[in-house]
Amino acid sequence: MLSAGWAAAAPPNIVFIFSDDHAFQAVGAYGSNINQTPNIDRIANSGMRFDRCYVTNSICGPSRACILTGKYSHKNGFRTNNDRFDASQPTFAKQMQGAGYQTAMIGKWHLVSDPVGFDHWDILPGQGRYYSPEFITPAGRNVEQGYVTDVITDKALAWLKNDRQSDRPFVLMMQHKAPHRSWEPGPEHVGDGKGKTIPEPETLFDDYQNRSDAARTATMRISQNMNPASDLMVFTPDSPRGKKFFKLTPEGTQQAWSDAYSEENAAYMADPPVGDAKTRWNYQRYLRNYLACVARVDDSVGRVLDYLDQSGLAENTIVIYCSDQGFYLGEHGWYDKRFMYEQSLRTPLLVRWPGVVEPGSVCEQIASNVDLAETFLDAAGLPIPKDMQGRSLTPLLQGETPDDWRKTFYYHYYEGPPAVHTVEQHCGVTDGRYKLIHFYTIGQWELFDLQEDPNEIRSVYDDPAYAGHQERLKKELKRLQTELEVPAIAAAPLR
Ligand SMILES: [Ca+2]
Repeated sequence: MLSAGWAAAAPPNIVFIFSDDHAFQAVGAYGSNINQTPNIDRIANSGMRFDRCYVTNSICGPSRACILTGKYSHKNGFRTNNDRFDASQPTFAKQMQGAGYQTAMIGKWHLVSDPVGFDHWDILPGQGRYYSPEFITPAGRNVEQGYVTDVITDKALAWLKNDRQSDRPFVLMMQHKAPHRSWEPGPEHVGDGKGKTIPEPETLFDDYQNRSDAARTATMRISQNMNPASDLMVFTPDSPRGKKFFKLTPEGTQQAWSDAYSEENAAYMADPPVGDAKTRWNYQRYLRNYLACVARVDDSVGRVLDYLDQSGLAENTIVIYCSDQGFYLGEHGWYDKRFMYEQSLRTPLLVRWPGVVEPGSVCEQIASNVDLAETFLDAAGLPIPKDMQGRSLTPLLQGETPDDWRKTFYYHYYEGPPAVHTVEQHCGVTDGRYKLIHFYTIGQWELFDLQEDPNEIRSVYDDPAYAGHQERLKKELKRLQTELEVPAIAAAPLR
């Protein structure tokens, strides 16, 4: 076993920088061909990049509940975004606070009940707003001027500078709203990408054949399901949506917005594109706004890293960059997440830990958001409760893979139709090469061979050549459901 020698000397601080819906495809360190993220890449260059970090349930609230508890949705009770987090249950935050860590939660919370286990909390209500965001603190609600990514960064830096107690280690959870839908760029990035064409993914025009019905019936298509005004900023300043938008933005934004969009919008409104041209237009506008939101998150990471350097905190501070799940940036013709397909199953995870993690290292083992609570506790030298369902990443961070590290991973998505985007409930298992998915409410299965079919467009579930893999993975699915104590009700039709 590895000794937690780092904790015996001086327990490390943890800065957890969390974004919302930030796809690994839009991170420079993951080889993005659509944008650059120089500051997020600083964490990768001085730390470890996890290439198989899978989420247990690819949606906002459930990911946050999973991270707090180190448990799957069926154990922490937060299965869908309509649930309320039971704040009486154990979390890593409560345990670390109890052990003397100073704890702070700033930004998007999305768990309905108030945060518990944090010395300081200052959170967005629900999804929060991009401009002039409202925040909730123990003292009440207040509206902050400015752009949400900047406000969260300012609050986090202010806490580090003014409220941090130098005689206690700390854990700071800095949780961005961006780049969540509705993709409203900050003032400094309105207009980014003007005149540039963003490369299209291979499956932008997916026909949804050769799979279950689930991909075809999902309503998250760039071609059909985006609202031009609220999703793509196709409005005029004097339209209802325009008035609502500019009422919240600071002075000067309207001019920047007008320079960036008014000409294109006028052309769109005079002669709206149809068919493939519409898909392409929507894709370009969606990505342009999404990437502008990402760019501000990257700026924020730079500000935090600079402060850690300047203050001398960097040396004994673990810095983690992670998103609550992945996202479709046009793959399968989609935006949004939810499915067990790679783009939303995987999430970026970058960890810098001076003296422990080899700079520029890459880990291909299966990691997960269910491992983060365990990792925080282990790094702090604290015991990991036996009922947590993940595992500390510290051996992997030290470049060692335990013999019994997980070879397969269980996934379960619960927020089925009629919920937004009508993605059928499903569970599944993957070993990194093969993936079996059970859409249990419609009684259909899919099996993918990611080596032969990395885009996941051809299920081989009924292919006799894959019968052995089908049988093996079905057994593994059952084994994991037993091990994780997934209730029978969750594995049976829920509607
Ligand atoms: Ca999310």
